[in-house]
Amino acid sequence: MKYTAHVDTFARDNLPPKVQWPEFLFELPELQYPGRLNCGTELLDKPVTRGYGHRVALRSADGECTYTQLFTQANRLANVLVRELGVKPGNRVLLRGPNNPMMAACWFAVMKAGAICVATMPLLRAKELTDIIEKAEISHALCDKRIDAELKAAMAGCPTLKTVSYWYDDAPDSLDTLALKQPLWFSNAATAADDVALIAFTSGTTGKPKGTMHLHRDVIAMCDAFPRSCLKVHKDDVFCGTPPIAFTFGLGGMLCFPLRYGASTVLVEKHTPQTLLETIQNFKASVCFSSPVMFRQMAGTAKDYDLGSLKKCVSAGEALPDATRQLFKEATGIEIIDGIGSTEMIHIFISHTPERARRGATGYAIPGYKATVLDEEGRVCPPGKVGKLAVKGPTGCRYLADERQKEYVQRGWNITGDAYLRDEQGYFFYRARTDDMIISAGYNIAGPEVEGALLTHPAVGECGVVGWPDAERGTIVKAFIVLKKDVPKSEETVKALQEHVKNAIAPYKYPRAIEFMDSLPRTETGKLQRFKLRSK
Ligand code: 3UK
Repeated sequence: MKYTAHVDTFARDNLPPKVQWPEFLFELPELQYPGRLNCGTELLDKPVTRGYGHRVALRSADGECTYTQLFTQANRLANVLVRELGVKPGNRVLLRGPNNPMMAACWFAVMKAGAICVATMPLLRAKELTDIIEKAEISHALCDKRIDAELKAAMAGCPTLKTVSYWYDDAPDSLDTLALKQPLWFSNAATAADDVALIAFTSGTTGKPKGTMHLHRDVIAMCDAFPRSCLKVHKDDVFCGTPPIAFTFGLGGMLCFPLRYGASTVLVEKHTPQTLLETIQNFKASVCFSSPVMFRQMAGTAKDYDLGSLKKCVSAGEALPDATRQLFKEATGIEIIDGIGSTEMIHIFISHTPERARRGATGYAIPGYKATVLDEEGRVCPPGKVGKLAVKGPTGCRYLADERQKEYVQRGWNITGDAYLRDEQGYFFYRARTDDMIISAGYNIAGPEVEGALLTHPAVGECGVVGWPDAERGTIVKAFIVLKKDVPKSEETVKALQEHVKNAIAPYKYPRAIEFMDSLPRTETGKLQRFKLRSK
């Protein structure tokens, strides 16, 4: 039996069989890790022992928290978990809260205790929480008191759940109160590098949620891949942005990346384009993680703020339309770094430095990762041909007890479900989700390409393009559009937009139907829910 610190072996027992794992690559010198590794120790204890203790780790409207303060609070909370709540290494601990300092401290406490963190998005409802608690056999939950209702509603249907503790609460048994009574020191669990550290549930659009399992080593590998090669983080960087810590995009960008490099992060519970711009201005933030829609909205009012501190912007979650890239560059002078990542891969695997941005491309396989495009039979497509994106690297997909492992991992490759093409230089161009390709009159049309064309028209705020059943033509291209303020929802506007698309891209791709909306359906992670548009 291989070494493990887990006395509760649930995660190990429910990993997919090794033959169904993707191939892992650890060729780079920066991706060599020892057999025992605790990502909490690496990201938090080590900076303190290396003399970064006095530096600021977390920033928020309420003040600053140094590395030492975060370290001692995480130690105290880890003591609460182990001594008061009986958490054993390998137990699953649910975390529920928006981006705030206690959410961050609790995440580290779970890592230190050698337990497995299952962080959940604040907007999840009782039903979704129940599915997750059942699937991951969660025994303990830590929750921000202000969003306790849905978790309370879920509890009755969750027999595995033994304790629920709340923070930002002054009850005698609240986490805050219990933590105050605990010692400042904690001896971290000596986890194996390949012990599971977290189970991240996908924000899947259909079917039961899938739990993706990531090891202590994976958390560190994500920090040593994208931020090292594309962001080039400096210890004086101040990170800010929108993705929740409960989403692996946010876990990296809003917490682990800054700490890996001795930098700091501004935690804000809920952002609008205005609050994000204010945050950059007031905290002199230098790195900003967000989604394409947010960057587009920020471009509109960026000129009203002093954004002089801002150096790097990272966009992920959805394809970044070139129109948004250009608008943002005109408004701020900054070339956005686009990157595709997934919950299965934990973070970004195709991206670029600002200098190497290519219009319309997501980027190239970042150092440590390999990417290719495969046809239906699994053969490598020649440059220029659209096929299925396939990647491998130091991280990869391991679903918790799920038949769908065989769909995501094929012959050692992670198949992300995206249609892509690769050019002669190794740049990857996004087309659509594989199941979002519109087949109309025999043509293959990628919705995002039509969206990209629409977004270059000044009247368009946001849009989503899907295939729409049509009695005569089978399927037609239909666009759902949120117009900018004061643009009339008229037949003339429809005509003008259709003409605009016909002039921008091949005319057969133009939206034959256009419907105006006040807003588009999006997930909490900012993704457009095309299936909701299709079933309207
Ligand atoms: C899509 C993109 C084009 C793509 C994520 C960065 O989004 C993340 O994880 P999810 O599991 O979704 C994965 C899917 O989202 N996508 C993401 N980024 C891009 N499509 N261009 C992009 N830049 O369909 C992918 O398969 O929610 C992103 C880091 C961590 C993440 N979990």
